[in-house]
Amino acid sequence: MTLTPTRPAAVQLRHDWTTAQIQELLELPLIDLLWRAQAVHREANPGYRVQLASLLSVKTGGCEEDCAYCPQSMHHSSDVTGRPELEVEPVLARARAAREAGAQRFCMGWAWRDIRDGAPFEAMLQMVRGVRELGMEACVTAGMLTDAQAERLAEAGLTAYNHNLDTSPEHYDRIITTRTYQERLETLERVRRAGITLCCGGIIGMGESLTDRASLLQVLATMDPHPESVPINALVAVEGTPLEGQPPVDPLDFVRMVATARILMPHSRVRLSAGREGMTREAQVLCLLAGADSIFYGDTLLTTGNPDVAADRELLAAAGVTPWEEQLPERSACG
Ligand code: SAM
Ligand code: DTB
Ligand code: SF4
Repeated sequence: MTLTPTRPAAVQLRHDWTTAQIQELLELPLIDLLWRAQAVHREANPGYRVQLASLLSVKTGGCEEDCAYCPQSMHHSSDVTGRPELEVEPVLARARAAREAGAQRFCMGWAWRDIRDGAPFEAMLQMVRGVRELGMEACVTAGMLTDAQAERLAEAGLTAYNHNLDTSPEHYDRIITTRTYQERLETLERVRRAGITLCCGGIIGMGESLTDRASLLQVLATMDPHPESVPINALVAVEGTPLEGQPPVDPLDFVRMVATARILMPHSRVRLSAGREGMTREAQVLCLLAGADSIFYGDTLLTTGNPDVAADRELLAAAGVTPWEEQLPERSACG
C-alpha cells in the first residue's frame, strides 16, 4: 500500500481537439495557461532541455511562390535577390562550425516551390549525409517533393523535413495564392510515408484572428502522430513584402501560442523560431517556461537576423535551462 497520493497525469496524448477547445486554451488567463503548459512540460521534458538548431540558406531568393511574408519571393521587392546556390563543402563547413558552437541540429533551406531533380538534388543528398556524419540531426526545407525524392532523402539519413502550414486553412488564401493548403498537407503525408520526421508549424502576426490561430493549431494537433517539431514564428515584417506594415506581435500572444502548442502536443519539440530579435529576454524566458524546448541558434535565420550565439548562451544560463548536449556522443568522444 502506498501513502503517496498519485497525481493526475498532465500529459494527455490526444488527436481529437476541436478548434473551440483550442481557442478556450488560448483565451485562458495567462497565469492559468502557463500553469497548465508547465505541468505538461515538466512531465514530458523534466530536464527542461533545449535543442539548439542552426539554419543556413543554401539557395536564397528568386522563388516563384508568392508567400506574402517572404522576402525571398520574386513577386515582391525586398532587398533579397537571387544568389547562386551554395556548394556542398561550404555548407558542411558551416555545419561543422555550428556544431563547434554547440548546435545539435542543422537545418538547410532552399527558396524553391519544389525540389528539383538532377545536380541540385544530388548535392542536397550529399549535404544531408555530411551533416549526419557530423553526428547532428539534419533538417531540409525546400518546398514540395515527390515520393521518390522523399525516399532518397530518407535513405541519405534525413532526420526531419520542414514544411509549414503557416496559417489556418481559412486565412491561407490571403497569404499565398500559388500553392494550396491541400498541396501542403500532401507534401507532409509524403514525408511521413518515407519515415522522415515532420517539422511543421506556422507564423503569427499576419493579420489572422485568434480563431485562425486556434484553427492552425487544430490542424497540427489532430495529426496522428503529431509533428515531431513545431516551429512557432512571429512574422518578421520585411520591407518590400506585402506584409511589411503589419504591427509587431504582442510577445504575450506569442507566449500563449507556445503554451497552447505545448499542451496540445506534449512530446513535440516546440521551436521558438523567427521573431526573437524583436522580443526581450524576459519574453523569451516566458516562452521557455511555457514549454518551448528549441531555438534557432546563430545570428542569421535564412535572410533575416537572429540573436547571436553569446546572447543565447546568456539567455539559457539566465533561465537555468541546459542545451541538449548529450545528443552528440561523437563530439564529446573527439574532444
Ligand atoms: N521554400 C520552402 C518552403 O516555403 O517550404 C522553404 C523555405 S521557407 C523560407 C520556410 C519557412 O520560413 C516558411 O514556411 C515560413 O513559415 C518561414 N518564414 C519565411 N519568411 C518569414 C518571415 N518573414 N517571418 C516569419 N517566418 C517566415
Ligand atoms: C521555420 O519555421 N522558420 C525558419 C525555418 N523554419 C526554416 C525560417 C524563418 C525565416 C525567417 C525569415 C528569413 O530569415 O528569411
Ligand atoms: Fe518561396 Fe518558401 Fe519563401 Fe514561399 S516561403 S516564397 S516557397 S522561399
